[in-house]
Amino acid sequence: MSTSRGCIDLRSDTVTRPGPAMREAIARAEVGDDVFGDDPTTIALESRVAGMFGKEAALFVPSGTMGNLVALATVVERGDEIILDRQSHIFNYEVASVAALAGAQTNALDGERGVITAEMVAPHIRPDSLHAPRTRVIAVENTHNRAGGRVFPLEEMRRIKALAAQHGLLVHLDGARICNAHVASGVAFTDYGECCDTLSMCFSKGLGAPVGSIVVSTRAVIDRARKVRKRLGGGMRQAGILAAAALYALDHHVARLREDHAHARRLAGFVEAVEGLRLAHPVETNIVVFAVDERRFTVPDFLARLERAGVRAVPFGAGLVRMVTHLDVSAEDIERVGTALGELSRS
Ligand code: TLP
Repeated sequence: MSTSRGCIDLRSDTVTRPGPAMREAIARAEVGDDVFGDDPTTIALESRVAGMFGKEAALFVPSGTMGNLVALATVVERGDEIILDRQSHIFNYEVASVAALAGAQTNALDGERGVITAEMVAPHIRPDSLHAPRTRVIAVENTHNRAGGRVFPLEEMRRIKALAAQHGLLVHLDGARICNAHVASGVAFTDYGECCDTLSMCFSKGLGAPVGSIVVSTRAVIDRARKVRKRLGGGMRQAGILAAAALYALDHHVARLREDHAHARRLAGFVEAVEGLRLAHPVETNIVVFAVDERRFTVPDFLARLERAGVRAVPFGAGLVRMVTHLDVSAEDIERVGTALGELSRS
């Protein structure tokens, strides 16, 4: 059970705590000063993840937010424009980091449940003009958090990449949960790697590591990204203790994501059975987003009652609640959530 204050904690897949075997891997990690390039475990992680996506190099960073920023700040110039989906994490939850710190403007398009298509993007690519910003990057998110963990279809990623190549633009993939996408769709990591120029991926979400994300790209981009990370204060010293947890997670926690997905589907079934709750998106991976009928409960009231029943979730925009399944939530926990939801509907 996810035991934060004795509750089943479905607020995010970020809440997992490293178990004994991961802690053992952390304890055994060989370390050095990574700013001097001396940390063997971090180097091993970077080279493994670069290879996994068929790319040349990678850079370990403290968080997904820094991963997206480091990648984008490395490839844009001040005044450039980044095209992305209006519901994307970069646009909504990263404190406007690319605007504040990289000097880039975002052009947010209304995607279809998190998916921006090549047809949607094409008219927004700026012509070369004295007056216009330069379009530089198309950013996509896979899986898409606000679209309820939706897998961004590979074919559409390929079309986006082809469009970008045609216009000399780059594609950035916010792959915080790319392992969930891989497990749900069966798409190879290298296929995802081929569809983007830079990507970021997180170890501290479904993979269950305590801290850490990674940026993957060409050697030239990663060499520059290393300097951007340093500028942002993200140069870490004996980072191997974190990289060891990430390596452990890659070895042991990728294939098991299918359990989280099965739990999310079971949870979705419970949600659908409650009058006054309605799934906002089909459930494809480990995220369940649903609408609360505000004539029956307000979101804060619903969440408070749920918490009294031992279950934590988060508000997720107007009238919406999100639950995320993860490593520290068992099949029995999901049944308990089902019981709690059933009781709530009768109260
Ligand atoms: N998402 C968090 C919150 O910020 C919403 C969560 O609980 O889901 N990209 C995507 C798609 C993400 O979902 C997140 C985190 C990030 C980037 C940022 O990662 P961190 O939290 O490590 O900075």
